[in-house]
Amino acid sequence: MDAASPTPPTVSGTGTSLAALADWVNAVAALTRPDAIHWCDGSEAESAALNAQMQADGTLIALNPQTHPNCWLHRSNPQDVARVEHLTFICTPEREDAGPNNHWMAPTEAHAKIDALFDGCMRGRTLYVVPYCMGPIDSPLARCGVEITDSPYVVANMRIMTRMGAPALARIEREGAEGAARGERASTFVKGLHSTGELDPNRRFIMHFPEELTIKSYGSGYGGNALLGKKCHALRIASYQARSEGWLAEHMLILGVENPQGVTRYIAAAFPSACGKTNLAMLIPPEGYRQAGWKIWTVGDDICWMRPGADGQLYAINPEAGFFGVAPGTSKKSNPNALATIQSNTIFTNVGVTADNQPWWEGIDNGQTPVTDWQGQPFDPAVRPAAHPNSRFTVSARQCPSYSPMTEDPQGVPISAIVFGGRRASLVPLVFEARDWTHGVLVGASMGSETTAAATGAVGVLRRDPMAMKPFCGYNFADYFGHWLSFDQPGAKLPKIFHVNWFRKGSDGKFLWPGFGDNLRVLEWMLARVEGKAGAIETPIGLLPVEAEMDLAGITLSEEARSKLLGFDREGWQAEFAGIGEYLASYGGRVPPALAAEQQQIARALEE
Ligand code: SAT
Ligand code: MN
Repeated sequence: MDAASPTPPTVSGTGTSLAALADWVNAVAALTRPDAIHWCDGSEAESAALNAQMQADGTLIALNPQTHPNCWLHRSNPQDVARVEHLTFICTPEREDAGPNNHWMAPTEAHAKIDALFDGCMRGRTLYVVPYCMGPIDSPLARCGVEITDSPYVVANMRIMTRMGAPALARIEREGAEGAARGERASTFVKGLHSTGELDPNRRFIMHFPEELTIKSYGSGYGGNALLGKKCHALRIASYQARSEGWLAEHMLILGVENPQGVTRYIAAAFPSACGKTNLAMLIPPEGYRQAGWKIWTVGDDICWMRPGADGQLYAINPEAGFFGVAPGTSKKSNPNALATIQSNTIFTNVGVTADNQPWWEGIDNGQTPVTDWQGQPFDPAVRPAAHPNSRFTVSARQCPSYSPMTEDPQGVPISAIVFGGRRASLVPLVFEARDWTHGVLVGASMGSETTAAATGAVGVLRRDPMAMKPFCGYNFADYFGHWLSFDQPGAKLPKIFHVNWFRKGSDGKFLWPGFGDNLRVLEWMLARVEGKAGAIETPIGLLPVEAEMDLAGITLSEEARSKLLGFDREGWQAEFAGIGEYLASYGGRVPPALAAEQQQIARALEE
């Protein structure tokens, strides 16, 4: 063959009957020039073969098979350890539609820029076609996508994090055929194109084209940059889709609280990355609560898709099938369920290892010591921590002891309460309730949190992070707030909205609230409010608990803790509301008038 007609790639796997999918794969192959194309079916045999290949080339390192059967360590490039918000773009035709909350690039420019990087980038590599479904495979709330990637590590993670393979492809083909029969030209699945490229931070972009249901990600193999079903699809693209289709795609955990009478109510809670969503979703009740018969059921730990049902309630599914959780700080004390979940069949990324090859991270608190750090060097605490602060575990949700069977319900679970929360060392009390939906939307829209290691950049800086969606909303926040407000319609039975802060500190710099299992005390109060069984103290910022109506038995709180956790600091909130007003104003004329009016009304009440 001459140079002008290169050898076509070898093809293995299922292939597809859907022309739109076949055409796209062919077009991507023509651009990226892989040596081989493999259509993933998600089978055990396929997974074993990929795994053997990754062991052979060092992508995966076997951990101790006695203590951690079928567990693997992956070390990422040290320059590629977290999401990169400054390289993440929303590419809508109009800049204003992406909003000041996003980095924007015009679609034509973005395609040209990133396609230039993709050109020929898979030479010598295999192109994997990964069909996946976000949500139970038979759920009307679920949505499908196909990720094309040249990273077998991404394939292995997608197999855990999503319903990946043959059943997803079957749904994609069925929906595609139905769409074609209706004469629709646009494809129904989300197209995600990913290459690890050279892992060069200067040749890295994560680009979203919401109107084209398309994602293009180049130059990173890590987490939300590369597992495109997660933040790119299930939040950025889905939030955009949800707006036009009348639902919500949110950065929320979903948990069920079963009371001693055997009634389970579901709560969705939004916290920024690395603020304890996984811990809350897997909470083990304090001793007294356990004996009384309380139980927590885990539906999801990161993403929640919600839609009003025929009865007016919001119904939620977890679009994911696994946990991509932060390892550091995970211990028998902080999250025994997570620790039990990750004893087998888990991929650990960027953790340290002990002499007998067990995974190790700061805060695991199991009496063991690391010998090797996340970069594969002898551990020296003076050089770097053993585990990277954003090191992760990838594991199937089904392994979690508190896994809720309702997770598989195609109709989703009814949501009784929505919780917003951030890391706030000062001012913000332990819990308060919004007076109504509009106030609740303002509470979510004005959330602030101190930054964490989940994204590159400074850690511990306070930033506004509305609904914990700052890095994940695929369109203008002002329009997003309007979309939230639009759910308040006649006939709607909306959940109550609360705000929590587990991270308030005392004058000694220590946390005032014990956190972890004791957070159930706060959830119990919320559900008592939902059931109309608890009173509240009205303040301009919302409804605060009556101390005597919260179960604080078994924990000791200092005078300072009580007053700061359950009190209300009028002067501090005056300044906070001035800041919230400025923040809303930064979105200009697109801010919904009802939201601005709510802010002004509270600001006035604080002055009285
Ligand atoms: O890396 S991810 O974006 O998937 C994790 C997170 O930031 O929550
Ligand atoms: Mn997250």
